[in-house]
Amino acid sequence: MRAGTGLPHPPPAHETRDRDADFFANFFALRTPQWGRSRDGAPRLNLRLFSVVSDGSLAMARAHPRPMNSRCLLPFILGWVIPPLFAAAQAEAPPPGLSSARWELVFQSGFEGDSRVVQSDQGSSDQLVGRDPSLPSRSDWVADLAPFARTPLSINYTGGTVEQRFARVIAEPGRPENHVLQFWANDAWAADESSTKSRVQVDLYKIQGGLKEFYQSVSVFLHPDLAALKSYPRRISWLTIAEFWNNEWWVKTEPHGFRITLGIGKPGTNPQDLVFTLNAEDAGFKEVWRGHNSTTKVPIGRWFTLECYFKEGNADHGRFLVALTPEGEPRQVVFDVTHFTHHTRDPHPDGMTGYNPMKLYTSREVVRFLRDQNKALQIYWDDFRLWKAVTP
Ligand SMILES: [Ca+2]
Ligand SMILES: [Ca+2]
Repeated sequence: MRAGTGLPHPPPAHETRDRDADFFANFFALRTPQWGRSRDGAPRLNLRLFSVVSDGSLAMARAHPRPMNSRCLLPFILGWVIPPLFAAAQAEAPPPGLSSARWELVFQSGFEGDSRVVQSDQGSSDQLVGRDPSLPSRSDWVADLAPFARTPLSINYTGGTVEQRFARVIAEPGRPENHVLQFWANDAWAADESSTKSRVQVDLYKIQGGLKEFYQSVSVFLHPDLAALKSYPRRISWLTIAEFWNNEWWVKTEPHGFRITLGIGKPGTNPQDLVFTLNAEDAGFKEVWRGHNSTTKVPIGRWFTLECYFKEGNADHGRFLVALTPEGEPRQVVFDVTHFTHHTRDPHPDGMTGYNPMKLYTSREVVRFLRDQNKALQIYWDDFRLWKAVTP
């Protein structure tokens, strides 16, 4: 039946039944476009389209929503009838220019359906559960990630109370038909390393086999409260929004700890725009490299797509890329670093087995500066997607 779809490169015969199910779910999703509204309230058509990856596997992509009018109606019909014409639909799959040409979609969620955060009794970490039915496959936080990571994905606070911090799935303010993951914190608490800090983060640990190369895309909305940080009276050296551990330096069985930290910073003491920060450290906070970008403005109060690409390697072959696409604007590469992406003396790099794909982590001084103005640290996340490179 695959041949009847007219799609090139059918999946190899050894593909699992799950892959077959994905195939047909994708096929029918293609033919059920849904009207919705964009974040600015304009009507839009939500399409979910195929990407046929070079190894013949299928990846999902949601077409960039655009208001429909008569000028784009004909191209739409042609594209719907002849799906391969929708080459642009691959835009949200890993873009060209990355080392791997073969990708497998690991997981995706737009936080719809029964996607939700379940509070644990102890309160130091919660669970993210549920399935996003607006996506045809690999969108159940528990069932679809179980084969990928040996421990369930969780939301970790390392302390604090629900009055001080929380993560929850909410209706997007101003666009209630859409749901997003909200991180919120307005205080600091006694956390790890005997210090008082503020933290809300997704823990994706014990990844099976280790990721030698992967690509993540997520929509991000930095709450307007964060604009107050432009007037913070000191430098901001760490306000982390994602962190990548290769290896986790608090785990005794993982020597040669190493991390790459993506964050937001303020380089000086005077009022000024915030900047993106990126650095890599061997365990013990020994900096190995630092990304440099003084031109990209951090969008606050508007949605942007954030892409991260990781390839394990040494100073010549390791690579870490960060790209930013504010809604309605062109894609900007913020950092594209070729350098170590594992510990500088790790004799047997084995891929990344744990990271924080979404994170909100800073000092008590920064969070209390906001609290004193009746503001809070807040980030909304949406449309999370993770691909891994398929090795021969
Ligand atoms: Ca959503
Ligand atoms: Ca490793």
